[in-house]
Amino acid sequence: MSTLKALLFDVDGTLADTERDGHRVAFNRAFAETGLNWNWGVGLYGELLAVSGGKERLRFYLEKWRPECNATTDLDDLIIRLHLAKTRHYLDLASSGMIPLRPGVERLLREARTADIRLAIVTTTSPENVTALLSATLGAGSMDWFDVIAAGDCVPRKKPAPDIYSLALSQLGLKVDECLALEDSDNGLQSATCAGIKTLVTVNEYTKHQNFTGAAMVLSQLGEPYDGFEVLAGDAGTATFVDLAFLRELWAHL
Ligand code: XBP
Ligand code: MG
Repeated sequence: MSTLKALLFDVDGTLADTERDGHRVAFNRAFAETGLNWNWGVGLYGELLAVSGGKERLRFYLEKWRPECNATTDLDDLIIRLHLAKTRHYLDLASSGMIPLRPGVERLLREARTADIRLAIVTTTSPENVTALLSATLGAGSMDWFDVIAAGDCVPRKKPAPDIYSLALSQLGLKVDECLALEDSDNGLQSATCAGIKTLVTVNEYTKHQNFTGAAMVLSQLGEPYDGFEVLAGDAGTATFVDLAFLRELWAHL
């Protein structure tokens, strides 16, 4: 009889709402620094989030919204330079502490550690971005909370491909039915479930209208005792926030 041994956490949109006020702002600062009069507004960025990965998102933008660049510019070089600048700006924003963790995230991480549930990070963004966010929100030593940090370009195909979750599983040395993933987006859900991992989704403003077919449950957030979640799909019984008992119960009935 297997037991729940690990929680695999997505970062952007799950641990923190990093997209609108973090990554998007960093992209715009990179454009300005490069002398490009481009601006990704909150709405446009929502469309661009259909593509996982900052470099991939830049290419999607250039091909769909800036076709004139195709003929005149070395796109690969432009994308690399812009993404390096963007990452520098994102690191400033994340390190400043202006991007808080979502409700319930810190409490659940601490509870899981106390209960010897192993923790992993499974994200499309770069390892340095993860370090900046977690160090600013949970403290310098918090990277050690995670047995595995699978991030960025360490796999050939990004979410929704299962590669990054399959890598995390093999690095954890665990079976799919010993894990539960926590995600925020349809790309993330597909990536985890295609790797065979049951997945709880907590939506955000950018993802709440996405298709979460195949999710174990869909909630508005993990929540807190004083700030409960809204159930968008699934049966949470009388629970109002996500704790380890809730996850064990959910996992046991999957
Ligand atoms: C979401 C992503 C990331 C970020 C940007 O990651 O698609 O690419 O939007 O980060 P997650 P980079 O899997 O954590 O939801 O520019 O570093 O790619
Ligand atoms: Mg995400």
